[in-house]
Amino acid sequence: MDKINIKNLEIFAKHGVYSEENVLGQKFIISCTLYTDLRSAGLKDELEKSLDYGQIITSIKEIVENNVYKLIETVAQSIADGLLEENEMLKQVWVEVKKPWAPVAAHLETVSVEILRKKHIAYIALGSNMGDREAYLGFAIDELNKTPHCRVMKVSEFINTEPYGDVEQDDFLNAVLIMETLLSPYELLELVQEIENKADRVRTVRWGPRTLDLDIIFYDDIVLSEDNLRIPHAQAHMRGFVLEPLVKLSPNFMHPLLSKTVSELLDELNKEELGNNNNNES
Ligand code: A4P
Ligand code: MG
Repeated sequence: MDKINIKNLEIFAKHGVYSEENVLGQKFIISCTLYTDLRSAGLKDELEKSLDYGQIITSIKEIVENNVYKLIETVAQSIADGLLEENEMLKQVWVEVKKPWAPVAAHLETVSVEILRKKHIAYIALGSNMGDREAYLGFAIDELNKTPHCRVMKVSEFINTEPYGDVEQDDFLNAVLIMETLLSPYELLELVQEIENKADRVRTVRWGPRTLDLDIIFYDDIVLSEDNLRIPHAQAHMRGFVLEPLVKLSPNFMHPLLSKTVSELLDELNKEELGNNNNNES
């Protein structure tokens, strides 16, 4: 990906673990690399097609000068989050924060931290089969969208589906959404569980009726298998109520474990179900 580099921007600010540092202040030196696509700006010679580095520098100065943090880790994190949040074109950012006058009893040139942060794409499946189902799905979309560092980009139609699994229960309303997020997979899991709890979700029967269920289906193309979090969602490829809305949003998305597009997975599932129905009839 193309890059814009900002090297050794000097800012006087008050970050540090000692209270003297928070009063007297000292020099910080910031560098960053902004990853974005510069082709269109290069061809058209128009600033609107690129990132305005003057504006980026103003934003960095505001973040560094107007806050007081203990750690340079937090300074770097705030710069990365602030820039990614403010600039839609910015996909990834590398930030370095140097502290040349760090109060340590030794001779050194500088101490520094470097971080690389990017926007992630997550696919979330939504389901409800209790109470005002449409309102619960709408509530979840609003809650996700208004969370800092999260932006809902596309939402599928809401579809009515028969319950899957052995539990006898009412029909579900299901949907899938695509969001951009700076949260890690575990932070995202915590967020969706908080939203489920706010929607009066009570966990009783596994796979049983619920006001709101939010499952993380994909997160970029990562594969993760822990006790409390599996990505891709372990059952997604077997569920029409997930694949159908998913195919409408992003038919060519490749399942990172099965190496098949979601359209191919839905076709396979439909064929399998047709086969099962024919077997039951004969
Ligand atoms: N967990 C692991 N991986 C994930 C992930 N990728 N996303 C863990 C979200 N959670 C994940 O979930 C149980 C645990 O899964 C969580 O603690 C989390 O750490 P839960 O929502 O608390 O419990 P649950 O409802 O019993 O399980 P689950 O897996 O969410 O239920 P399902 O599998 O979603 O099934 N039929 C239709 N037509 N439409 C539906 O929406 N939904 C279900 C619920 C059954 N039948 C349905 C539908
Ligand atoms: Mg769930």
